[in-house]
Amino acid sequence: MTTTILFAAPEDAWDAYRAPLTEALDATGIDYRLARDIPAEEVDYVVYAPSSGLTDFTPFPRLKAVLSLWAGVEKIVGNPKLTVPLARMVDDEGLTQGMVEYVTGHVLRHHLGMDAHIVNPAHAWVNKAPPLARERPVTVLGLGMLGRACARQLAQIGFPVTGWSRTPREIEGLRCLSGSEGLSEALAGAQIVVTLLPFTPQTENTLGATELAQLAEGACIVNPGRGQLIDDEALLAALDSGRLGHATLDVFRIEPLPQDHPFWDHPKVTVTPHIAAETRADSASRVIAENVRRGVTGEPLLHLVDRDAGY
Ligand code: NDP
Ligand code: OXD
Repeated sequence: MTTTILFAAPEDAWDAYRAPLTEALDATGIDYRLARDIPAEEVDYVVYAPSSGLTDFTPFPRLKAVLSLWAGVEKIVGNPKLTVPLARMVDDEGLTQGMVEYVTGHVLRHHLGMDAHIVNPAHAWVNKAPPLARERPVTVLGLGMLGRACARQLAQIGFPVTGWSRTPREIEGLRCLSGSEGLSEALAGAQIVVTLLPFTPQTENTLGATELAQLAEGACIVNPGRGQLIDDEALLAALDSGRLGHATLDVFRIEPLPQDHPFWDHPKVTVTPHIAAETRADSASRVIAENVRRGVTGEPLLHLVDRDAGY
């Protein structure tokens, strides 16, 4: 029987995914039909992006699973109209590599104090060298697929890296802490903090005024996780008071970031427009195709979301 796959994502995503996804599905050898318009009663799998606007999965009686093109699933995980398994995007070749490059670049920018040399209208000759990486404690909040890869790369460069997760983890080369009791220890004295947590009811405002006050004086934040992880007002207050040095923010409570948001013009905030790690169509298509193949052959799906944990 033909397996039907509905591609529920905007047109530009279809343009990008149509050829690589077809190629990846062909390579699995399964009999399938892939399209953007399939009668609901015939759909077996939905390839899903939140921007599709699809929220009601009840008209799909044959639906076996929803396969998210996004890693973060906060917009769909609690959906009561979705009762089949939900898999999220985990793609080492594309998404993870992109995040490692983004995080490493922005951490090194802050570590090396690059800004002072890139824009120096006073032609100031301040020849104070930055410390070595080994003298700069970095904390990564979230030790999942992305946080772990970034933390490992930063440790490889030489930073003493502390990672923080919900459940206890042991990862070679990192100091791993967990749970609410581990958070203060993870933040205490950190000079650069990278936030790679999912947005769940438990992670909202993980960095509020109290937590920001635990960081080293002049610490920098790099947030490619979700905007809700940080209390915006507390962040602005800490930047304005000089307590924090800089925040590089890729994700926001409202996206696109409203034109009049104070982050745009703040001298200590760098706004990047949710580009830290894009899903890459070629490698992500292979991840989707492998999960469809698994579904068809009755093997367990990869990257299933824990609906109770919310990520
Ligand atoms: P994972 O699900 O693999 O990892 C999540 C990590 O967060 C885990 O280590 C988990 O702990 C930890 N965590 C979850 N809840 C808590 C909590 N309450 N307290 C402490 N730790 C917690 O996610 P990924 O690494 O794949 O992705 C992380 C996030 O990155 C995504 O959810 C998304 O929001 C964001 N993202 C942003 C992109 C961008 O371009 N800006 C691109 C892709 C993703 P444990 O290990 O115990 O499970
Ligand atoms: C994702 C993202 O979750 O792009 O994949 O933020």
